Amino acid sequence: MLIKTLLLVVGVVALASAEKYDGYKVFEVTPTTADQIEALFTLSKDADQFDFLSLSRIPGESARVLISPEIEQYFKTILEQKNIRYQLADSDFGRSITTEILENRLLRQLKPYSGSGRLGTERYYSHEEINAYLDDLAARYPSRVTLKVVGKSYEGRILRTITITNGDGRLGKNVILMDGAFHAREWISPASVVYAIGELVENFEENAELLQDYDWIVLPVVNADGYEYSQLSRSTRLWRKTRQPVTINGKECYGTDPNRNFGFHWMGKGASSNHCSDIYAGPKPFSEPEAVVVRDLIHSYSDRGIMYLTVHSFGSYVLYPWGWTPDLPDTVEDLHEVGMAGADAIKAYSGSTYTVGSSTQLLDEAAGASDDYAFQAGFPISFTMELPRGGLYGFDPPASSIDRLVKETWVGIRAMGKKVTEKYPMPKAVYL
Ligand code: 0X9
Ligand code: ZN
Repeated sequence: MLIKTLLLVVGVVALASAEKYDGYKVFEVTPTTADQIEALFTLSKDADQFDFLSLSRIPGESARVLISPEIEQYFKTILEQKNIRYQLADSDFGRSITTEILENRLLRQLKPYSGSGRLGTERYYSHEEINAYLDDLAARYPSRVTLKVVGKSYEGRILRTITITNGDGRLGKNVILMDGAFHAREWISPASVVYAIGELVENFEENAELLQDYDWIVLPVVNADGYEYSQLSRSTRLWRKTRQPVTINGKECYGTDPNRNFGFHWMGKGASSNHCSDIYAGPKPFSEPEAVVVRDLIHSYSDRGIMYLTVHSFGSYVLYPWGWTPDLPDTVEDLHEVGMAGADAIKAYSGSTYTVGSSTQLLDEAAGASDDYAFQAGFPISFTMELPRGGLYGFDPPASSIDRLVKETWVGIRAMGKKVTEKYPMPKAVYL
């Protein structure tokens, strides 16, 4: 009896301490033929089982996938049947991700943001810290910086834009609209957007030409709830969506993919109606307050807006419309030219290779995203920039590589900004 009770206690304790991702492995797969790519895309449709990331249509490009112990054998059998090259990238994903979370927490304690001065690049910052930095910039550069509350997240976090000008007071300049952290786990996105803000404001002299005839409006953290949630623990580190719960047929699941929630070809290809899926498009278009905020920004600047740039990770791409159809827009050459300016500048700076092309043609359809929405709303240049992969899973560049990545990303953003100011030098009204 005593032994039985003891066993029961041990079992309960073991269960309680069994955490998400125990026994999970990360595999790297490299399809080289169209048939192999198709096979992986078919598996990736079953996103709950096969968590593929940044699977591309380019032969020879490798992708990582997180595999639970339950399906490991089945997965390997398929790969072997199809002759797909694979290797183990991480044999204990649970342990590795715990280490990363602890590192992040430790660095936060060791290097708190004092609330004044430029945010460093040695660690990832919280939404609150990023907001404190915006306040600090507004206080230190009142003639060139204005902050505006543009809405609230589902959980009530304040979303604010920073408008950066050269302080000459001229109204009606063209606009570059930029945002970060649509997807919670893509931490290098807000880090890069915050660095870009720092360059435009604090390194103004060097970047003055970018602000001569253009204002930059930036929302660094779109999905603030998700971003915070992804920093909580190992089991939430890979969170992608917003945090508004949805109940269907008595089953509750959290969050909608804000980048499937836009009301343009909403719930088209590459979006899911399963509310537990990572690419759930939401119960209706613009069900998410965070998507509403970006939509309203797009509309309020569409008469001056030339470039919309949304920063994601990962895969090293500059993606342009369309993302809902393989068809290309009539102005594809303009889009390609500006995108290549970014890719070429990055290549020259660090040697990193970015691929430039249409979202659908390079990845696959993913309808209801903000880039397509901004493009159809009148931004002639609209990009999703997918930053390079890093860390185990691609979304988790270690803190030690933030500095290198954000600087490289800035080189690309600056080059695209410059190309846009050269290509569209007159006030937008003249082009209409
Ligand atoms: O799927 C997405 O939302 C983006 N990729 S990510 O890995 N960061 O999630 C790509 C969006 C590209 N744009 C469109 N499909 N419209
Ligand atoms: Zn993303």
